[in-house]
Amino acid sequence: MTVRSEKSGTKTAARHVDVAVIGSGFSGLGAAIKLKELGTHSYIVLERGAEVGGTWRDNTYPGAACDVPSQLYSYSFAPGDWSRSFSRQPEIQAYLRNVAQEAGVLDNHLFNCEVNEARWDEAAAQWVVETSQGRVTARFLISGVGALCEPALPDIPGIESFSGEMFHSARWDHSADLKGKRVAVIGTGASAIQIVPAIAPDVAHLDVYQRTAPWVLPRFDRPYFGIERWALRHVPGLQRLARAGIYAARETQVVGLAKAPKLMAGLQALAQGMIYAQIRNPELRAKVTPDFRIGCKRMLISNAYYPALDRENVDLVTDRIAEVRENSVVTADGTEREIDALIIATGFHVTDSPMFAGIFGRDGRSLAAVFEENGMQGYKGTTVAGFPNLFFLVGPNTGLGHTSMVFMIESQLNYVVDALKTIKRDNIATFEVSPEAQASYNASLQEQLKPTVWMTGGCASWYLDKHGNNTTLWPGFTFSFRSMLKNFDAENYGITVMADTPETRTPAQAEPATAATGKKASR
Ligand code: N01
Repeated sequence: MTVRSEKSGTKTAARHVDVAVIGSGFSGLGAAIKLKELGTHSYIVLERGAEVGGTWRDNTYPGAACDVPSQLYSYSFAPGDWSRSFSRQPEIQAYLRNVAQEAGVLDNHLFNCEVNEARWDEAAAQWVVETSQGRVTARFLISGVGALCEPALPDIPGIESFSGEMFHSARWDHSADLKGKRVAVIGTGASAIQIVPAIAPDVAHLDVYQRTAPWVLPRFDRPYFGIERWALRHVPGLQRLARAGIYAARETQVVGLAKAPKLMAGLQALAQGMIYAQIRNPELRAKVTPDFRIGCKRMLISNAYYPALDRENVDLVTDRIAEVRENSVVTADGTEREIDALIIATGFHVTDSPMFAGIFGRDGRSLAAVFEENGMQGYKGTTVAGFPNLFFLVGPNTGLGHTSMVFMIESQLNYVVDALKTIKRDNIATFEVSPEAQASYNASLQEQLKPTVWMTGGCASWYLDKHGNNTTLWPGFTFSFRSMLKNFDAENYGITVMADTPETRTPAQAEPATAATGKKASR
């Protein structure tokens, strides 16, 4: 391990590194690989789980699979050997494990290491990270915690009194045997529509509690033929071509989603057709038909969800849940349905992640406090004013409704790499995006978001925060995001340089520097 250990002055031995990365899902692991490629030996990845994988390690529910084809939902630098077009969770998890091993970054991981707090120390110009395994100090902090890591539990009266098996979709209890049991699933999002068909044939009865009907499209999933899989691995350029084709096809959806929502009509007709083709019961058809434009909430893909709802042993309940009792769920109309197990598939804390409460910036305020005031705003999805030397992977407005998040993560990693090169070249001690640059970036983003289907489609979704702003999604083509993050734009940052650097090399319009190890940059 290349991590240095030194006495911190307190009872705990502190490690000091150049770069600390929080989390080892697609983003944190990608960061570790890029740091290694860059020749940064002094870095550490703080991972609360026992292995890499992030959301793909945690979501082990029956039927868990990706809704983006793996040829695209994989690192460009590690294309993978996939067995089918849309990979299932175990294959994606094995891929990530394998990539980490081959890249040789596991020695720089601290597993089972929960980050409790990260605080910017202005005097020392470094991050002080308190973890379950002691203190880590780092010049630079990369957050790779992702948006889908903290399960959101519904605030339903009496839910704590339920005496049967109860767990969130992202914390599946594999010791619970659902065979022959009466089960309820709360939620009809991307996770639930995979769980429902996977468990419906085995349970005695299944109640699916739907608050809002989602639009569901066909899933064009199939195993690769032997020769096809061989060719993808061995014919030069073929896998890249497949990836490019999938990328281009998916990117065409941006026109409808973000520019001209009326163009979504064709996809909506396809989804409507699915309902008619797969459900016989007219009452059920009406219940599953959404009342908003397709794309406004995440479009789901499944060939098995509607047939599962149409089964004799499955009921779709659309009345509001009023209460959960010891052995039952009671809806607002007074109906009580007895159950043995309750599966909570109600999604994640995306715009209000608890992680935000534990990261404290230059003025001592947490990300949560700053986001509470202004909404979840950042600069180019990757840095945040008031939080020096912090890179935020899968940060504000980097989410997507149509294609691979790995493409966005790699775009952000390009920016991080270019920033770190600039930092080394110019002997930079601290960087912090200027509030003006961030404000104007966000004003432009919100302007671009106005005509999109996410704002005009007539739905409520987790894409929007409590101020009604969309702070989660990128509003355009992903190649624009890639090009925006190609180079680190130091001119939009306040910068201090290392104390022994000649003043003449300084680039930025910084706030007065107070860092002991840095000095004020001047133009
Ligand atoms: O969560 P969700 P998810 N009472 O937030 C309902 C990714 N993902 O875990 O629509 C009753 O989408 C809520 O209802 P409503 C993907 O990015 C990817 O399914 O808010 N119901 C909704 O139906 C996805 O978007 C993959 O009215 C309540 C559901 O719970 C993200 O993860 C697979 C409720 C939550 O849906 C999250 O998906 C899985 C309450 N109090 C996930 N609160 C693939 O790649 C919420 N709901 C395939």
